[in-house]
Amino acid sequence: MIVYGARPSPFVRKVLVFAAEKGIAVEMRPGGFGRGGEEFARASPFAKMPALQDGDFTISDSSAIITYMDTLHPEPNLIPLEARARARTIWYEEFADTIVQATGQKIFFNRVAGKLMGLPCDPAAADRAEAEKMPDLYDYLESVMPQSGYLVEDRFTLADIAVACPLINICYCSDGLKSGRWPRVLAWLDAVRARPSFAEAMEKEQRAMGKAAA
Ligand SMILES: N[C@@H](CCC(=O)N[C@@H](CS)C(=O)NCC(=O)O)C(=O)O
Repeated sequence: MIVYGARPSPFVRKVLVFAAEKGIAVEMRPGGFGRGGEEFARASPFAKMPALQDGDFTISDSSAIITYMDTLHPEPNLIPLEARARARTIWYEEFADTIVQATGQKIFFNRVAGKLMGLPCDPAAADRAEAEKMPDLYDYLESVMPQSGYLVEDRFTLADIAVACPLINICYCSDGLKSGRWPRVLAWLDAVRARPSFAEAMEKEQRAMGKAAA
């Protein structure tokens, strides 16, 4: 399968990590922010990354791509089947993609991505988002984090992948989580980042960001 996008995007990372955890081989090609040409345009009608191509099938949106991958490769199970656990997993994915990412993109774009792309940045907007929004998000996660260190069903699921993805971007350019105020969240994120699927994705995206900065 071909995934179009740029590795540091939390939505692209979500798909790449999900594929890695499933053992699905993925070829990464550029897409988005003016890159990817017609191939990407066909796969992503509104030029959002990630997009997927599998033979003659194309689809965009990380959740749609994950649904496709999961249906073709149900094992290992990463989206619980039991009703409440499944609903909670989808809640965490939605929480990550919308609520966390709304703040995360202000912080990451204005401190990292915008600079790498040579676009105008507003560091004060990043500072405001970090100060005004991140404590509530971390407080919420600290309050719901089970002793097991996994968000749902006391095992690794899509919920952990999805919530970790925007937080990883935030932690690339914010030390807030290291304050000691949210120990369960920090321990959980450290464990998630240490998984081979995440470690490999992060190593490659850091190389890509390094190259863009050079
Ligand atoms: N709901 C989409 C969101 C994708 C998205 O917003 N991606 C951003 C990068 S993080 C993007 O492509 N931005 C470029 C643009 O909006 O033109 C998903 O889950 O894939």
